[in-house]
Amino acid sequence: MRRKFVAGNWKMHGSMVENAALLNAVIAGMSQLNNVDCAVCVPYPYLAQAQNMLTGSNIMWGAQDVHQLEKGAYTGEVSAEMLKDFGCRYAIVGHSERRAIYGESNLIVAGKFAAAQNAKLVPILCVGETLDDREAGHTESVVAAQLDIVIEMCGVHALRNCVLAYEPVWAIGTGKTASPEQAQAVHAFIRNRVAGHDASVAERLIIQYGGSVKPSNAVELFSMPDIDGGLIGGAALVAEDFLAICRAGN
Ligand code: G2H
Repeated sequence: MRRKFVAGNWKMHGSMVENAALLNAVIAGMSQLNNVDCAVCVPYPYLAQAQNMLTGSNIMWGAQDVHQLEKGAYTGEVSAEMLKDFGCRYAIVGHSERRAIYGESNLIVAGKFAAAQNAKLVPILCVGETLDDREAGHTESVVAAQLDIVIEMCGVHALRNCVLAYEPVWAIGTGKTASPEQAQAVHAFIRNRVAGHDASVAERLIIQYGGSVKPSNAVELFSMPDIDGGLIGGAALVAEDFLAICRAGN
């Protein structure tokens, strides 16, 4: 049985004061939950705060991106080893906002995935189609291309130490959630595609759903057989909502 994994993606939100209140509430609430894994992916400047506050709790932390190279003249970028210095366990790679706004290609995202794993971080690889893709019937081919390049570059066994997040772009921050059945269909497609390479890797692979997950839809989404938790944006900024979603996975 796969444990559910709920991760917050704070995006570009927070302050020292707001984060302290949010994390204290999440630490207190999560101390009651033993059957769900939980993490928060915070903006880079707050990694030290996350490390200070979360060490010793049952909440892990990570970053929202990572550079694909080890070091060098890349002004503004952050390497995987730097994230390790702050005790990160996770790095999100390939979030649709990175792909769409910053032009990250499937190849760049695969490089980021590899860089994270080389530093012993667990990449949370985001995949998902746009509304145009879905309406054109291209959901599966888009998601397959995003996944296949990682398997080609890193090998299917690399998927033993990663998390996948299926995030339909049309459901992100829009309030429109994919129905549990729509999400389940794509999760099953992803798991079957991985199983075509290695059945045991596929069976253990954690596949989160992301896109307007809220307390009101989390139970239903998480009850689907191939949905193993969620990557939570807006609702991760409100302690009681985030904890309610964690409880849905407990
Ligand atoms: C999707 C998700 C978190 P939200 O981006 O990665 O955000 O829950 O706000 O749709």
